[in-house]
Amino acid sequence: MPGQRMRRVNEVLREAIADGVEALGDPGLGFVTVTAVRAAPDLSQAAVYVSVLGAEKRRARSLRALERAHGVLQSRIARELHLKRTPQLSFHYDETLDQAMRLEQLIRREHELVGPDSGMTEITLENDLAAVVDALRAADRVFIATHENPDGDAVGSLTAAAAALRSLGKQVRTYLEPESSVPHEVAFLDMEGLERTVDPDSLEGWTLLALDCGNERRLGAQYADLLSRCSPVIDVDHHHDNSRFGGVNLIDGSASSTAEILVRIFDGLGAEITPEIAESLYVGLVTDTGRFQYRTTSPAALRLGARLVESGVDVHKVFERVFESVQPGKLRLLGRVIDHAVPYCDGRLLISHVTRDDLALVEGDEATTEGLIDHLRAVEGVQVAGLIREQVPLADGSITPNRVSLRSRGLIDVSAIARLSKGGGHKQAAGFSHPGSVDDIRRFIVSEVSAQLAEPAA
Ligand SMILES: [Mn+2]
Repeated sequence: MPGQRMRRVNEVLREAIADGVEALGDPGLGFVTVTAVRAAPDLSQAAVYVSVLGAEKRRARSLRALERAHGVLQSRIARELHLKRTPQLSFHYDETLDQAMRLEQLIRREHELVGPDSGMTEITLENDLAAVVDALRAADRVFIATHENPDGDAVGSLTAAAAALRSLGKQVRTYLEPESSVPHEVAFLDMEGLERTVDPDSLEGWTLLALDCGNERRLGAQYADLLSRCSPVIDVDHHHDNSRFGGVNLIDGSASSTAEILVRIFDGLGAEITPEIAESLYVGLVTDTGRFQYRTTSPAALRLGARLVESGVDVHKVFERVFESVQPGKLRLLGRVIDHAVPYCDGRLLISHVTRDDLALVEGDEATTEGLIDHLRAVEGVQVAGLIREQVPLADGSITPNRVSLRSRGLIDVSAIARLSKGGGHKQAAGFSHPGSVDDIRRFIVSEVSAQLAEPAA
């Protein structure tokens, strides 16, 4: 909780920003109330929490109007409060006015987003790493879980952590929520004993290690059981918008993959990187960096690649297993995806979808769609690619919300779009669920991408 001085600073800032918002007189704003401000102690940034009267669409429009006005508001505050340093403002929708704890978490997250130049970030990360290492060292029994519809980093991190913690003499269980399947490409990793449903009572006395999960809901329908029964809850991830749902959190948005963060933990614990562990980590690294091609391919990621090869990874074997074992059904599904692809926004946005019939035709499931979207983003001129996966009806006849993946080349922040529909992810790769039809979702994506394209670059 902020101290007395920061509470006063926050309140003064809140009043000044509220006055500033009123003075803007922007009709796009709607009925905005500034509910709280949380400034960083050095005043380098401040998170502004607002509530907006009206539906989700109105909310999104208001937040965008505020983002647009941040420069005006910042100079107004500097002028009025005679500040030497004007905090960088970020606007957040305040879902529940009383979640003070969560606000604190958000502010810590803001800190971690400051970037690699910030000594503060490094200190925070070092402290968080030490806390995770301590928590795992103290744990005898660790329940490891990853996100629904897992990718290579999720599965690789899960199997690497299981092997490393077992090598330290700990009891380990691994879990993947039952609706998801493991993609064929990474199914060669050792997942023996992987649990698909869990008796909540069996979790007492177990530490939860959640890997690569941007928020708790990605653990699947039983997430509340996992979070309430396990103790402590450790959240290790590299999604910059991670909700920090753990009691102990290690979130490094600049890391290429969760695998990259895990190595720091293993080193802290003194776990040896065996060839088996190295292979799992390498699968996470090579898939999340797009075979060392995405923007996330930092010197650290490449150095880790070298270290893992030194530890015994057979690079060519992983290549053949992960990238050259495409199932014929997946190729046919790619054909359908290409057929359904429609360009919008002068070709800068390309959206396709996979129907239930498409999946039935190729005898595939959700996991069969993994990676298909990359073919859409690869098209010349495309800034954003979207792939909508139609979901199966539930037993009671209702239909689960359709799922959507978004990929960006970097100009458009797709995690901001995903968050409008309770999803999340990275700026260049994000996902969400949406209750609307495939056509509704196409319209939603087109409108949000158009809005971002229309905004002047920050
Ligand atoms: Mn990942």
